[in-house]
Amino acid sequence: MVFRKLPGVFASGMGLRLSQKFVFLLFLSGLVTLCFGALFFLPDSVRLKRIFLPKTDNQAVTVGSENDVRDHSKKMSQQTAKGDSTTKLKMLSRKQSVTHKARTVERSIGNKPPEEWSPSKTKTEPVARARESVTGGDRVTTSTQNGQHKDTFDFERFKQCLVKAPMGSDNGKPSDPQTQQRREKVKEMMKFAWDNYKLYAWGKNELRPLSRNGHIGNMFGGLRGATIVDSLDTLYIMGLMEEYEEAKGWVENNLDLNSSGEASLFEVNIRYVGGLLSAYYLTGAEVFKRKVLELGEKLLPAFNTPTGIPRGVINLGSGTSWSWGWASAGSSILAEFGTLHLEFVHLTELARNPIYTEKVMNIRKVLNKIEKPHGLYPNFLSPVSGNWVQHHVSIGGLGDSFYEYLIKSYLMSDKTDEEAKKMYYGALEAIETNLVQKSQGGLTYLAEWRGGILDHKMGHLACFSGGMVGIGADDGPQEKRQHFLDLAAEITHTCHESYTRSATKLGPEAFRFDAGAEATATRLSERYYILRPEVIESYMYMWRLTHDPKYREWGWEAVEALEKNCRTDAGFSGIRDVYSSVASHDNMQQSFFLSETLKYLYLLFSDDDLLSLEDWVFNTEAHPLPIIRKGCLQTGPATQEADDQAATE
Ligand code: DMJ
Repeated sequence: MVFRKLPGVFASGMGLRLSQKFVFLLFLSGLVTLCFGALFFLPDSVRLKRIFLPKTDNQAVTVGSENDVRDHSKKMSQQTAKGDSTTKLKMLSRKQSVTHKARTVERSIGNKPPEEWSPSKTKTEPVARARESVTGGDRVTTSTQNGQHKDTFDFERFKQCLVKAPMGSDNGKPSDPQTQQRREKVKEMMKFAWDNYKLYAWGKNELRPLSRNGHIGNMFGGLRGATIVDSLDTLYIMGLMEEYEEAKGWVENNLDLNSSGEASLFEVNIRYVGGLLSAYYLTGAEVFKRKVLELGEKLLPAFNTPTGIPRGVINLGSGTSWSWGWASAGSSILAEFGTLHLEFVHLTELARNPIYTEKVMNIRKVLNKIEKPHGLYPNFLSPVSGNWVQHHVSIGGLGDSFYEYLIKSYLMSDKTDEEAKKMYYGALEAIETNLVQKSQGGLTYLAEWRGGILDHKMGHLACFSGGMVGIGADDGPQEKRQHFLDLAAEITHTCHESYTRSATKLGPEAFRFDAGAEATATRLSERYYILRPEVIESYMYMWRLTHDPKYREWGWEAVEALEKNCRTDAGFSGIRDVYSSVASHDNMQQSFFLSETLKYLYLLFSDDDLLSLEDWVFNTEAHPLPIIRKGCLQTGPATQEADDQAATE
């Protein structure tokens, strides 16, 4: 064996031994450095990282009770814990950079079949001008703690990118007198709901109309005024400007974001973040942007988990996060962590900071890595291991808005987010194969799936899917477009049936198709109606997509039923049993009644150019968010190109 002479080492026996040791030690230290460094580059080295990195948030902690949340908790009692630890890696595809000019297309879908929904006119310049009362584009520099892009959001430029004026040509006023009257009635209902909230519950989260006081609850982590924030855009689009100004004033002077309570990340996101974002995009008022950016930052620590899948509960003060106490094995819920995308992408736009988009894109990355049973997405996922915790699939509570946000992410990206599109149509295919059922009476419904066994039940929450399948029909494979539109119409018809079969003409929380039941609740515990919007939401979308007058008629039936059964002397209330003609009120005017139910009714009786679907997508709480049009709104690398391009135009 030949040893080379090393500098400074004599070629004696002693020198030789020293040089051998030196080389060996050098080799050893190189090896250790390499191994340690590799830990930080391996994609799935979570366990090893835990040994070396400080312990922060690796253990699942649980908090809360089943009653802490309204929608998702309903499913929990039927859950059985079952592990699933399959992981397969797929890389997240990067969104292509966009360099070309904003494309604005006028389309008239009217009563035409979907194949004919082709662009009829292409403009080179966007034409929209927002309503006169828009306060206009502030050019205040955003500064955030996490700010990598300290820049301004150009509201004026944003407005120019809209195809239509947000409020339509005449605030969406319909031409026929009957529809006008119906729209006025809905506006009156909104004013009544608002006035009573103001009188008895001002500043609290929701109105209790029977006891005439306010409800705070424990979903919003000490935040107040949920009804106010949820109502801003509805008041604005209905032209209730005095009330809108009151609401805005409260946000300016009283919305205190320095609370330290435990909040549902999902609920705060869809109501507060969604409500403030919409209010900003509709009005340009700086206060809404300032508040939403402040709030957005407070939500970021929820993502500090080993996988980046956020936990369901966050302390807005300390940033500590937990899983719901009722969620299996400290898991996170699909409909919760899957319903952040639209709002977080817009936070990135306004903050000019990629961090929000990165957080939600990472959620997708995790979802794309793991194997889906039969292509389905189960409702519970461990934020620690990134594996499914149970094999229960639902398009109703616990799963619902995850699917909604896939297709809406695609639409909101101006149809550039191919990954969201692929996930949505893949999920829809799995839903059709495994969950879509036809009842003996010929009704199409979406069953729930428990490890391969079907539960022939559909929740009221699942009735949003008529609208979802409808808005996605146009972008599916050519040969399936009519099929998707038919499916959307069938689901909406079934949900309408669940209303017609009750004494009150309102639908139950869940209805079944077993033991002779056809779209009726068979359990006492499923007979209630809490002013939910989903059925009316589907009427609104189906009206816009088909202009079949039956959807307006069905909407009017719902207005009459709400007036008869839910209106009390001091606001609207949910009822305990839709099958009883003697109303038993639950004493709660939900904030989503003002943000969603009444807004969708108002839009149903308005012309299509009020919040045109060419420009807006609605978040799951019905807050309109603008489509991020290429070259107009887009943060990150594409923005620079777009900015450069805009500068040369
Ligand atoms: C709303 O808060 C949202 O629509 C959510 O996605 C589901 N539940 C309620 C309305 O029912």
